[in-house]
Amino acid sequence: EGDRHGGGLSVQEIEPELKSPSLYKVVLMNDDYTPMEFVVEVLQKFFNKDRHTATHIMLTVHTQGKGVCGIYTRDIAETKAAQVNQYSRENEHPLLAEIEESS
Ligand code: TYC
Repeated sequence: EGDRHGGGLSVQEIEPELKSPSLYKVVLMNDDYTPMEFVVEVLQKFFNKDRHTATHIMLTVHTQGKGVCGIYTRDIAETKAAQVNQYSRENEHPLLAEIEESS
């Protein structure tokens, strides 16, 4: 409080009920069957990654077993994971996205 200039009450002091929303990671799991190109397409389509970044994330998942695609509020993270899993099933790939609490 001491170094906040201008005096006055912070938003949190005036509205103590406001909490920052918990964040969730959408995590992509590796498997032996999903084509690398399909994973790159998923990262571009659902996580707005450019091709270079998508390829880097895909290779991280391929070598480390899993990797973070993005961090979102709970509803958005759940929706993105569900969209990835539905799209993967539609295309008959076993690719799996999960969500993990982040903060
Ligand atoms: N391991 C897969 C292959 O060798 C590629 C892959 C990467 C699959 C990332 C899933 O989340 C994944 N074709």
